Amino acid sequence: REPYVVTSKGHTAAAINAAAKAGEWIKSRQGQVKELGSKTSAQDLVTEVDKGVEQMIRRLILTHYPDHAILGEEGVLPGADALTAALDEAREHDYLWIVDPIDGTTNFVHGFPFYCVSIALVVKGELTVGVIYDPTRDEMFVAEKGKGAYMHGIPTKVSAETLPGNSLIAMGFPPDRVVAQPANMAGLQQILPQVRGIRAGGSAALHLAYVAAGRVDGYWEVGLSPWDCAAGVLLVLESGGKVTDTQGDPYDISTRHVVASNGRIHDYLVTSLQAADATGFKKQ
Ligand code: 2AM
Ligand code: CA
Ligand code: CA
Ligand code: CA
Repeated sequence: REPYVVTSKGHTAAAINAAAKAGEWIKSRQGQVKELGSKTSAQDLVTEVDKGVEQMIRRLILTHYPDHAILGEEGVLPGADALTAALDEAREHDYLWIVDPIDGTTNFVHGFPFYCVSIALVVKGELTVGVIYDPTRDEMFVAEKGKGAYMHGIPTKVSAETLPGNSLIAMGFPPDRVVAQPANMAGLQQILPQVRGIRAGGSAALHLAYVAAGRVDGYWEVGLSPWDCAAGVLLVLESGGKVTDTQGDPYDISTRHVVASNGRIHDYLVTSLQAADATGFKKQ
């Protein structure tokens, strides 16, 4: 397999390098987590590895680009208001990195090998670089705006499936039990009987990378944050897929309720979530 850095330079190389180093560290700490903490509930976990890895990624990026801004999960207090404030501040910067040091912390803690590092770069409001690294499988997914998406030098491409009945769909359950859980349950109830199968792996970013790579045909999840999605969204778009919110409106970094697909089954997913009142948005 080709090495991570082939043709990429500058920002993309910095993102790949940071994700590779972070992933190596995370893998080395698998099964050795101590000082388990929770943020908002027993479902919302954080470890010293999440915090340490985010610091490391920050340092690596700022060494190259000291005037860039970084929005990282562990640097923002829990809750919608803190996120809105952080996004408002972040948007004022021309170069904004959006970082999830470990997407799939619950999996990491339990030793379920499905988690990743997610790093995106937004330049003047436009998603420009997206890198997702799965250290367990040593898979580095890289997308550059207008230049396509690759895994280890091989272009990634969404699936060609057109029939919901033949589709494998990913989704997920963030810990919020007030809005997200009822919506995701309602969506599951609607969609599960109509598709080939559902997978809820516990890493939004890795599920988006799997849409990009054609390993699943579509994905949705209500209740996400920008660091869960930003890199994966560019991967899906640059692999020929489509990403919107659950109402079918275009994705932007403040979108919390996400649908991603090969494009062909996109309307099916959006329509189904609307029919089940499972979009996470209040009814008009
Ligand atoms: P995390 O592991 O980085 O926290 C699981 O379906 C998805 O929900 C994961 O991508 C997980 O990311 C995310 N998630 C976990 N806690 C969350 C929270 N408090 N708010 C929103 N998303 C969260
Ligand atoms: Ca988290
Ligand atoms: Ca996450
Ligand atoms: Ca995380």
